[in-house]
Amino acid sequence: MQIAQIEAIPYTIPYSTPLHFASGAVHEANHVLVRIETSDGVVGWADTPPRPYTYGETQKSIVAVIEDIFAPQLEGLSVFDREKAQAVMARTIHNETAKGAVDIALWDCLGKILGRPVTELLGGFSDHMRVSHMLGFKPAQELLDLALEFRETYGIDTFKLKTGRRPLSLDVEAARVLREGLGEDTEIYMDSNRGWSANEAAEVLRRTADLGLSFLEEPDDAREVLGRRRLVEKSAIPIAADESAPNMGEAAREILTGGANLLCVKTARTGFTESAKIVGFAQAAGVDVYVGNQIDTQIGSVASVVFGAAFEHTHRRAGELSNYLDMADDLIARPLTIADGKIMVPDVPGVGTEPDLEKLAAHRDR
Ligand code: MUC
Ligand code: MG
Repeated sequence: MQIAQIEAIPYTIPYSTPLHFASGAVHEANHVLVRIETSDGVVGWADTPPRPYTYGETQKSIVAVIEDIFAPQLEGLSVFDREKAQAVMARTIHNETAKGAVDIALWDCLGKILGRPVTELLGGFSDHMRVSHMLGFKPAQELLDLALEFRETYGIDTFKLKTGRRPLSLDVEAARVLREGLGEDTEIYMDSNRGWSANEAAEVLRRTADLGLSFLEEPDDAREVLGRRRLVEKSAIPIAADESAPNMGEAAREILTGGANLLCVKTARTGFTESAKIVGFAQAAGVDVYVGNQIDTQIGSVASVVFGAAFEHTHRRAGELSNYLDMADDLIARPLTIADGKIMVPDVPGVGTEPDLEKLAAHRDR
């Protein structure tokens, strides 16, 4: 069974709650839906979030690289030749989320052809993922009110606090108010999206040392290698690589050169095939991982659930899976639900990324 056609469909859905963070902000999801049709008429789907401030991709660049570069080289390959597809896409550097979505849409086809949920094909470790919710920049009391509401409504008990602001006291206060209001058993960690220098991050770690924060993600620019290494060596909590580890090679390099000692894995950028290789590397090296969020739609989030639940190593920690709740609408045909702090893996052949075609018609940009 061959890849007959690959389409990149741009669409726009506003956020009801825009998210602000140190490297940018989102007000509308101007994403790209990838549709792959096989020679037998099986259709696979995946979502692609353009993040110019993280990967340099835009909605237009994603459409262009998929339609002009990937599609002509991939069409005609067997759907089962996943490594060939990886090798074809690897010839083009960067374009992380475009590659990730093509891979996920291919896996969706595979699952549908074999009549099995893709989580089983990947590893089949669990039927669910615990959920971590990401809190964007807001005044401390508003953050606490929101976290309490999410805990009450969805049972979510793990929160990622977006940090990286100046003055540093804004984030130190936010972390303190959250810890005092949520109690000691709720997991809280920070993500600064490179907003601080290494020295500023060290100061925040000193000022929050009594708060039981579990780790700090991307405190500063990892390319400033000596500062980052000094921070990783001195920090009492793990320093996680997210955007400094956007692919397998860079994940390995960050860990092996002391730029991080924890890895964020995002299916939005490394799909399932490359994400599984990162997880294998991390597990072998004794490095923990967690499933991160690219401010994903439900179509993006279900892929993260399917992947995270497939492996013991990714299932250990809560995955960032709930920020689709900030969107005004969603394309997914079979909406996700969060209960008791968990999302169940959809029991359907494929990934569960099928869109509602009427909604797609209403939101597509062309
Ligand atoms: C994160 O973990 O950095 C910020 C931008 C984006 O696309 O995802 C986030 C979350
Ligand atoms: Mg991050």
